[in-house]
Order: sequence, then C-alpha cells, then structure tokens
Amino acid sequence: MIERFRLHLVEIPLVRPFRTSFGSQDVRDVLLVEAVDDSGVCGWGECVTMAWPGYSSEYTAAAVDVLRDHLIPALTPSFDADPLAIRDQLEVLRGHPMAKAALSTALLDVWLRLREESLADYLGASRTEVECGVSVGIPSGIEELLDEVAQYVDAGYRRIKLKIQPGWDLEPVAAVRERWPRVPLQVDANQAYTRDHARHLARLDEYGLLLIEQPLPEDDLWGHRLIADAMNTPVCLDESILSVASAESAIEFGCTEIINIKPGRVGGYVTAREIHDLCRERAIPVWCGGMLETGIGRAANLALAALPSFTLPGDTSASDRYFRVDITEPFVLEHGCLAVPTGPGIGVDPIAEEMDRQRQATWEIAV
Ligand code: NPQ
Ligand code: MG
Repeated sequence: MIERFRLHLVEIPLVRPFRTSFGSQDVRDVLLVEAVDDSGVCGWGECVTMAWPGYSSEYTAAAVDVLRDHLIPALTPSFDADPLAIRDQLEVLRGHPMAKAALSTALLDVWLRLREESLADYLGASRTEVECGVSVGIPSGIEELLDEVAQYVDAGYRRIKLKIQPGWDLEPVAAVRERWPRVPLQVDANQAYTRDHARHLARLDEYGLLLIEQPLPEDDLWGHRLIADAMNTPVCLDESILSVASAESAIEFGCTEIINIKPGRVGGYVTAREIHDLCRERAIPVWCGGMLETGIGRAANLALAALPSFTLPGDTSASDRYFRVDITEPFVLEHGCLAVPTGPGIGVDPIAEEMDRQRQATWEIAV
C-alpha cells in the first residue's frame, strides 16, 4: 500500500540560458512526485511544468496545488490499482495532464518495481538504445548559433532542432544548412506564427527540413492544415496533441504528418503508448519530445522512445546538454545514442545529496 506522497521542488542551473518564442530560462525549477510504499519501495515521476504558463496553461505552483488538493485525494484509496485504472480515476478531473502524468508515473514506477519489471519492457520497447537529437534555443546572433550547433554536431547528436520565431527563421536555418549541408535539421516555433505566415514559412522548403513543429496556437488545428497545404516541409504537432482523440483528429484532418509525443502533455505513459499505437496504425512517424527533464524524467522518456514507431531522433538529449550536475547518475551520449535503462521501474533513482543541495521546498501528503 502507498502510505505517503512527497512533492519535491528543486532548482537546477542550466549550462546556458534556453530561449524560445515564449521566453527564456536560466534555471530549471523541477517538481518531482515521490510515492512511498509501506514496503519501503519509492516511485518517482517528474512534473514537466515550467514556473510560468508559457508553453501551456499549466505551471508548477498550480501543479503543486492540484496534486495536493485534488489529484492525490481523488485516488484514495485505490493506490494499488493497475496503471489503466489509475488513469481512469484521474480522468474524472479536467485538464492538468502534466500533474497527472507526474503522479501516475510515480505510481507506475512503484507498481513496476514491486513486479521487478522495467518501464521499457512494460511499454513494449523494441530497442536497447535510442538515437538522440538536440534542441537549440534562440541565441543572440548567427555566430553564437553556429558555435553552439558545432558543439552538438561534434558531440555526435543525430539531428539538430532550431527554435524559431518571426524575425529568427530563414536566416538561421540558411546559415546552419550552409555549414552542415547534410545534418538532419528541423525547426520548432512553439505557436509563434499566424495563418498569415503560411507563404513566408513555405520559404523554409528549400532547406530540406525534416519537419516544422507547432507553428500556430495550440487550438488552431485547421490553421495547421492550411500551413501543411502551403508548404512541402511536413508539419509536426506538439502542443496541440493532448490525447488519443486529439491525435486522431489531427491526423484525419490532415493537420499533422508527424507527431511529437510528450508523456507529460498527454497525462502519462499509458496514453503516450496509445498515441504511439494509433500512429503506428496510421503510418505516422513519431518522436519523443523533451521538457528539460532531469535524469528522472529522461529515464522514463528513453523507455518510451525505444518503442518501434519512434523512428525519428527525439529531444532526449544527454544530461550535460542542460545540466552541469544532474540529480541522477548522468545520461551520457554514445555514438549519438542514449542507453535505455534496464532496471525495475524507470530504472534510476535520484541522488539524495544532489536533491538536498538543490532543494527549494518539500510537501508531504500522508494518505
Ligand atoms: C518543445 N522543448 O519541444 C519544448 C519546449 C520547452 C526541448 O525544445 C523549461 C521547461 C524551458 C520546459 C523550454 C524543447 C522549456 C521547456 C522549452 C520546454 O517545444
Ligand atoms: Mg515543441
């Protein structure tokens, strides 16, 4: 039986500021959910919210509130239920997929550890290592961009993703393409454009991009269809994909030719796997996104990214892409890949001293 939950808020400095169309970060404030079983087994889930609602409407303070006052109380007393039952119980409450994902992953981790099964095996992984890409923030200029991309290319990353926004798109893409004519390259706008930019964005077609990610606001599915019709570069949705139903709608309406799957955005690994299965059926390639996770979230994402339809390199970068010191043993890139953890559950544990060193707050919720 689960006897208590702990919410841990830690703040980890980033190796360099990460700027996107919605703002800049120089630290990662991370919320971790720990589920403590009475046998002494602990399970972990990372909440991928940011401190402010820039990427989506969720944010960390709201996640603490909804976990403590609504989601955890909604589960009582069925903590031992299987992962599908846990998802059903949380579905009664609206929204907050990132908070739900963190809680359900902590419970899934305990459940798997008690069964001595790895998350990768539970999800149906078909690989022992996954190819990794890297996401490059918006820098102060082209020189700085090329220096940063050079570091990642030299490190062996299998594809490069540039963050773009109006005023920072054709020029950086052209500069990177000119220097690395064959590197697999894609762009991510995080909703920064409007439908009126369709013809402008079509000028990206000449650079042979793998895809353009989320050019328009999250709720504008039809707008993405218009962009897809206006350009040859495949459109890939990120923020718009919130469930199996929204994924199916986006595919059927011709809004997305590739999907970025983020477990946090869809409420957890069970739904993430179902979206993977749907995409497999519809021949839609998928890849695993990233939210500047610590080793806790990264470990679980690697298990997911090892499923068969994850045919494009993900944003599952090595620990040192973001952090000088991770809160788990660091994930290290080898020939452009990271190894999928094989231990029970997510396969990693936080290092207590690192957690304490970075700790901002802890909440304990007895059940
Ligand atoms: C994306 N991630 O694909 C996101 C967005 C993103 C790796 O590009 C702090 C926490 C800062 C989460 C910046 C990548 C973030 C964040 C960007 C997520 O759209
Ligand atoms: Mg994105």
